[in-house]
Amino acid sequence: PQPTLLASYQPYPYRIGDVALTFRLDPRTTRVLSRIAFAPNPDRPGRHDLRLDGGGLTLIRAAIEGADIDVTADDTGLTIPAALLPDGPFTFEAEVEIAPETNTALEGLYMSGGMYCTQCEAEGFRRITFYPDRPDVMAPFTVRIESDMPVLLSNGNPGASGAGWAEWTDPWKKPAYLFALVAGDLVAVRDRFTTRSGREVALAIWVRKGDEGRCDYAMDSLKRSMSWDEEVYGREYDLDVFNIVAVDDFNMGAMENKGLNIFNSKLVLASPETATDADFERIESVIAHEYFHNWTGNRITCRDWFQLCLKEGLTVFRDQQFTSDMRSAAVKRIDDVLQLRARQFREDTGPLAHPVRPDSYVEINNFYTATVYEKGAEVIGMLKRLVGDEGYASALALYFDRHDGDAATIEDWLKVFEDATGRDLSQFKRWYTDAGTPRLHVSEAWSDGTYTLTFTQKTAPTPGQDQKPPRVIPIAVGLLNPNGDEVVPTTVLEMTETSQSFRFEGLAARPVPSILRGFSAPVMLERKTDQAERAFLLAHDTDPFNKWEAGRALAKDVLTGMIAEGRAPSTRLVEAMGAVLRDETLDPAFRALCLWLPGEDDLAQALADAGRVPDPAAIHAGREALARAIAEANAAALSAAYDALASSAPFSPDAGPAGRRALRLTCLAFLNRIDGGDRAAALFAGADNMTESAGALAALLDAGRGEAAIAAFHDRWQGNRLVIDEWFMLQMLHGNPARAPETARKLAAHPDFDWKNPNRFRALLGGLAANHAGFHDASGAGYRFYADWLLRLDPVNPQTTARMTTAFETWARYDADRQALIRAELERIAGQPGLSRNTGEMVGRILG
Ligand code: DPP
Ligand code: ZN
Repeated sequence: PQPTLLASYQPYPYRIGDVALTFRLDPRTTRVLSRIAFAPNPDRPGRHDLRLDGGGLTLIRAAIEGADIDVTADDTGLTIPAALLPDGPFTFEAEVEIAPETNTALEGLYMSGGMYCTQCEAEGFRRITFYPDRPDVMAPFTVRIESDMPVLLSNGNPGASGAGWAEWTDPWKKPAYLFALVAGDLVAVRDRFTTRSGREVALAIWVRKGDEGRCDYAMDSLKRSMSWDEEVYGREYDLDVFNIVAVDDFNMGAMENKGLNIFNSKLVLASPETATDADFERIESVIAHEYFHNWTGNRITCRDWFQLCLKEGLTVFRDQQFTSDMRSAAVKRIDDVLQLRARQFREDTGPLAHPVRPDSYVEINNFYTATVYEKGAEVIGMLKRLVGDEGYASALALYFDRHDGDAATIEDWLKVFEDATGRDLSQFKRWYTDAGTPRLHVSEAWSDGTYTLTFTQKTAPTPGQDQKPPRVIPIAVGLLNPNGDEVVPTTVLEMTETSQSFRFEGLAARPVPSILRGFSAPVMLERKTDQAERAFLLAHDTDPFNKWEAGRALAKDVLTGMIAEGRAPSTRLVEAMGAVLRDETLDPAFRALCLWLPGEDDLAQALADAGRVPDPAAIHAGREALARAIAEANAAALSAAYDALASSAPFSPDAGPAGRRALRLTCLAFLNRIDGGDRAAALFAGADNMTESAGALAALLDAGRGEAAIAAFHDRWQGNRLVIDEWFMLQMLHGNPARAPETARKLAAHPDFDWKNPNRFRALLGGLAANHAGFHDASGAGYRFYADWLLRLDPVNPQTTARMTTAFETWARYDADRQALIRAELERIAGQPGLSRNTGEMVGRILG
């Protein structure tokens, strides 16, 4: 298939005045009637055919200005020759038939658990009716739904309704990807919000009967998001209703459809008994994310899908700010960097590397990536650091003012920063156009009270981009004296050259530098240093991110030495971990993060970076050995902390109590290595919340005594899909990795393995891929099993299949035998007759 190119963008030749849709819902034969008012677009002068996108639609009738026309659709849409069109505005009507019940791809209109729902981003609307399915074509919609389902919802404000029908009007013009429709036997949990200018908004979360007791946290998160966006960004909500619907079958996390957000039920439903602290935090952030899209995405949308980061990078940045304000900013920053490194750096250093704003794609669904989302957010964080908080605030005010109602570009975005701050951002723009993670090498010099830091930046070539000119890198630096006191507070150095030096004068003694504070740029810092200095920064750095980072780097050094050179665990590290654990001045959540050892995939990357071939089994064994050494040396402190952190207070999902649970479970994970699982067994028996219950189950599996608990957990939670997902996932992630492929086979045969449900598929297969040593088992059994299932899912759900191919993106790190095994699986997938365009593109790129 031919790629779509950014450089080929042209405005659509027509504009749309309004759209009226009527749905006669039926599982097998839904009728969709459309009436669309077109007018020539003055930005594309001349006479043009009317090209409408459409896929999988049965055309019953088409008409121009009320008169039937004789046209035939092709595979991707419908062309009405210019000769059949009046010279000026005209109305196009169509009647099509679709079958939501057999739509397993979960794009367009489909059914989930007996209800009708939609997912239109990026290009799902074309599976509903013929339409210019591109984000720069915007229009107000009116929708009439005819169905015997009791609840009928669409975008905007409710209109008239009666038995078996309802009408909705969305006054805001929007692109088709924000269209949504829901029809089902649902119940609402309701609340209200008054905006600061006095608009009364009726809030509702719609769920299946029986789930209404698990919506409180989502509702509370929504109201906090609405207030926060008013206070921090001055953005108010703009409709009379805001509806959220939870659905069980969903390819992504959630979707920001105007006035009718549709969510994966995993990101709505939570109670202390069924959801972990991580689930609660994720619900809070995704509810906020989708709500924030109302301004950054809906009111201002993207001109084309190459600009996806315009809405996603900014909205992720905003949801990160929100979480920082609701919880701990330091902990949030560390969590985000952990995710960025695990997912985005991994992507950016492999065959799937692409710019934050790509310039070519075959299937846009393959570009909803960590690079577009998370690196897109990092780029905004750098911009904010460079222009300052006030510059950022005035640029954002200008952005909302200038572009409200527009389908905008990254050029528009950067221009508001230039106009608001007077800064030239032409070099900065490379962060959007150039792929790859820069390596930032640091060297230092000291003489006569002057300390000099010299930085050199280098970015390796990425697919299609050999040349990597230097980027603007904001480097936040602080200096400590040898006693551990800060002598130079955080200063932002602006690097613009390939190599550049910065001097600090008048210092009494050679300082210890704390570089890249707050992770001020998404780069890989390379600096020759020793364990003593890392331990010093872990003890003294005033920047919480770099304090954590020092411990992390120390643990990584020690682990790579243990794994690659057979060294003994370092006493310095083991003691430093004990000191962090006992330091009551530190937030428990922060201490938990410091104690958490780098993951196995992370260590594989660190070894590959150091020019070694990672051995997954040796990595697993090394990490286990270090954890055991830490546990043995700090047994008394861990045990005391574990007991002291127990709480008898009623469960609260807030950051404080969640942080104490996180630290307690971290202590448990260490103690579990020396107590044979006794504490885990006791916790499992007594836990009254899912955080501890799941933590205890994981520990029991790790201790090799999970069998009874696995059965008990299943019995208890049989009816709850989300908890059973967790049950599948925990078994894939914990226990002896050598048995993971076998466990996966066993679980795939379990009657609860409803593989067409994306959450369930991801729990088992995603769990396997996340079990580094198990997935990379030398036999190749993990690879084979995984590829078998991708091949099975592809014809059913290409979008989810394609995303999950990324498990193979790191193949080039491993030994020749593993490389050959992985390549064989990728080639087997690539050679499958009828393979989807989605999966075909991904596998082709991974193979290179
Ligand atoms: N636009 C959606 C989101 O990220 C895509 N799932 O919020
Ligand atoms: Zn988003």
